Amino acid sequence: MGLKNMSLILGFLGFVFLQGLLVCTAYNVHHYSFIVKNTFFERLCSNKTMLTINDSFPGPTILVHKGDRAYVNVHNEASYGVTIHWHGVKQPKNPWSDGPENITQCPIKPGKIFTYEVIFSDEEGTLWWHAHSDWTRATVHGAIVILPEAKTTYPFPKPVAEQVLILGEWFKGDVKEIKDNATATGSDPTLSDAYTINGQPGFPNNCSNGASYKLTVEHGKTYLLRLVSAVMNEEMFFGIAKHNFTVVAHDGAYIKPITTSYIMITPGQTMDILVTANQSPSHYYIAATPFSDSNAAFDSTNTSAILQYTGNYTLPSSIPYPTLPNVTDQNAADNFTIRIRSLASAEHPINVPKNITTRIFIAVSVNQILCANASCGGPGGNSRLAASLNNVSFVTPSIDILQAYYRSLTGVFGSDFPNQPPSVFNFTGDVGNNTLYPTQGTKARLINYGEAVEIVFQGTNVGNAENHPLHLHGFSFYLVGTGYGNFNATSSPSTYNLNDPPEVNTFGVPKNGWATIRFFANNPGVWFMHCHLERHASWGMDTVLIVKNGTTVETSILPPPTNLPTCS
Ligand SMILES: *[C@@H]1O[C@H](CO)[C@@H](O)[C@H](O)[C@H]1NC(C)=O
Ligand SMILES: *[C@@H]1O[C@H](CO)[C@@H](O)[C@H](O)[C@H]1NC(C)=O
Ligand SMILES: *[C@@H]1O[C@H](CO)[C@@H](O)[C@H](O)[C@H]1NC(C)=O
Ligand SMILES: *[C@@H]1O[C@H](CO)[C@@H](O)[C@H](O)[C@H]1NC(C)=O
Ligand SMILES: *[C@@H]1O[C@H](CO)[C@@H](O)[C@H](O)[C@H]1NC(C)=O
Ligand SMILES: *[C@@H]1O[C@H](CO)[C@@H](O)[C@H](O)[C@H]1NC(C)=O
Ligand SMILES: *[C@@H]1O[C@H](CO)[C@@H](O)[C@H](O)[C@H]1NC(C)=O
Ligand SMILES: *[C@@H]1O[C@H](CO)[C@@H](O)[C@H](O)[C@H]1NC(C)=O
Ligand SMILES: *[C@@H]1O[C@H](CO)[C@@H](O)[C@H](O)[C@H]1NC(C)=O
Ligand SMILES: *[C@@H]1O[C@H](CO)[C@@H](O)[C@H](O)[C@H]1NC(C)=O
Ligand SMILES: *[C@@H]1O[C@H](CO)[C@@H](O)[C@H](O)[C@H]1NC(C)=O
Ligand SMILES: *[C@@H]1O[C@H](CO)[C@@H](O)[C@H](O)[C@H]1NC(C)=O
Ligand SMILES: [Cu+2]
Repeated sequence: MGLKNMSLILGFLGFVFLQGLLVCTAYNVHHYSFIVKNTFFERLCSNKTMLTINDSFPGPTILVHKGDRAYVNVHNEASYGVTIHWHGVKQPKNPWSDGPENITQCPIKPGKIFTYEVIFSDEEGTLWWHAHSDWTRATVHGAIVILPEAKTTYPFPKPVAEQVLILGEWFKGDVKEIKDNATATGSDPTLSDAYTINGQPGFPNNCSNGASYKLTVEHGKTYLLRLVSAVMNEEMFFGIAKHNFTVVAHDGAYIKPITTSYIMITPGQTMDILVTANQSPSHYYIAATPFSDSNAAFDSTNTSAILQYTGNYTLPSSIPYPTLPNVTDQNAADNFTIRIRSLASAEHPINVPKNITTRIFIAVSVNQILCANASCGGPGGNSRLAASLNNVSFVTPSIDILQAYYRSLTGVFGSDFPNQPPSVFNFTGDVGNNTLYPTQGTKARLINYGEAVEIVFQGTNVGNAENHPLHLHGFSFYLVGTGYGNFNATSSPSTYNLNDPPEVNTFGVPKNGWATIRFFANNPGVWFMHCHLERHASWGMDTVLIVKNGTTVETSILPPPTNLPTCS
């Protein structure tokens, strides 16, 4: 899992039009080979065969510089279809390689190959890639490290070394079976049995195989940890015993440094952390524990790795374990999250839309769908668990929406995703049966190229209130405000931070609260937007934003690649 570059780097001279001028630009092209296959793994709680890339869990790291391009040749040797998504990579004008199953492509079938063209632009820091078909992402994922471009440096002192740390979730059973079983009955999916750091549950954990991930450090030196949450269904607290650390980047963008003893990270997010080995040489636990603010069941185990100093010393009888917030400690989660602000410097400027031209309001709910035969695994035994955005529970089509849009195929999706929920009620109070039972459909929201978009997400008390980590493909955007209770169009905007809001791709909509994001619709394409809690995404907490072509070729979707997987 080191950051060794496994790619073949070819220099490449590209030409782009910038404000009417032909500009010569140099970027590197990298080639990777991903083989999707079954691999056997041993853990105390389960020895099992699971899907991986190139036999590794977590999978290989993609290493590029800002603005580079990667071609990833994916060969599917599994027994069912898969797709891969490059989480947080904007892919300008290139939704064809974005990956979500039946949104931008149909799955790569067993035995088939598809080459993704991953186009980097202004991202810098850490992102990640993962499967975006059924629940395969539990085992098929890895980091994307984006170094500064030539002649530029980090906005902080260069660390002596860097290391990727991936938080994951380990299920004893086969994840596809768990998802298929839950879908068949409408019940809550089986919980995971452990969390992992770089593939190992660690100690103390009855799922470990005795091994823990170990990070070796030299006293007095500073290290950059690139932390990714590939966890499926829980937000996590993370810390290192006796070591405060400094968060310097988040979701592939630099932030104002935050020195802290713990962080809260949601599924889908990344954080770049500087840690200085400034304690007496010894071993210290690095640990992650869940944060749960809802009534939903969750995996309550902890995962750990070891920070191990070099040198000759005697280990203490008990290795220090970090003190992390209580699993229900919403204040602790918020206290960290509200500190995140864009760096917003001359070298790393931001561009927050001020004059909004498109406004969308989206209520985010967990729901139920009554069963025809009145016997299902959801609440009351007569319903299926579901979820919705503006009361529409998303139904995945069997032909990808991108192709349908591009080729004007009818009957695949509707362009009528509503601009607000069907009724206004006290969303965060006593909701009664309001919008408990959603409608079902495949609805997208079309947006004109260049619009200054604001979306207000309103968390609701419908079904089961909790924090939802929402993710939008094709963009990073500014999280300009969050609050508890109902969004108030008169008073809430006065709390917005338009000076240095965090630029993110995934953010938590607070439990029974709201969150507002802003962005310019400058990336034409078909872009999935969904909760990054996997069970909510599976239940329909998804929609699609389609940004139309601008008026020029430079502002229009690229032509499709020739080897796109076929739908059937
Ligand atoms: C997995 O294999 C290891 C090593 O052979 C063994 O110690 C462990 O008990 C096995 N676990 C299960 C659940 O079978
Ligand atoms: C899925 O359901 C089947 C039938 O009830 C059961 O045998 C199997 O163990 C379940 N699989 C998992 C991974 O939970
Ligand atoms: C970490 O920071 C906290 C609060 O800022 C402080 O109380 C504590 O002493 C620091 N710990 C170390 C090991 O620096
Ligand atoms: C480590 O320290 C012990 C006690 O001081 C000494 O006996 C031993 O030789 C040292 N080992 C190394 C590898 O330096
Ligand atoms: C977390 O806090 C709650 C409420 O204060 C308490 O009931 C619970 O025991 C705590 N849990 C742990 C693991 O400390
Ligand atoms: C959160 O911050 C507030 C205000 O700074 C403080 O009073 C509170 O103790 C903090 N809570 C936790 C759990 O850190
Ligand atoms: C905001 O945008 C609208 C539509 O493009 C435009 O008519 C208006 O002049 C703009 N207002 C400001 C203050 O820039
Ligand atoms: C995606 O479409 C394929 C047919 O092209 C279908 O077999 C598959 O079930 C669909 N996936 C989902 C999640 O609906
Ligand atoms: C909505 O419900 C909450 C929680 O019960 C309550 O505190 C609040 O006053 C209600 N708001 C309105 C506008 O009724
Ligand atoms: C909500 O709907 C359920 C099922 O239709 C019904 O049993 C229950 O009485 C309703 N509750 C309220 C408060 O209307
Ligand atoms: C929204 O805020 C305004 C200004 O503070 C206030 O007058 C109004 O009552 C609020 N609306 C609701 C529904 O709470
Ligand atoms: C968008 O522009 C591209 C390139 O000019 C063109 O091929 C395509 O038909 C246009 N329309 C849509 C819906 O993509
Ligand atoms: Cu959710």
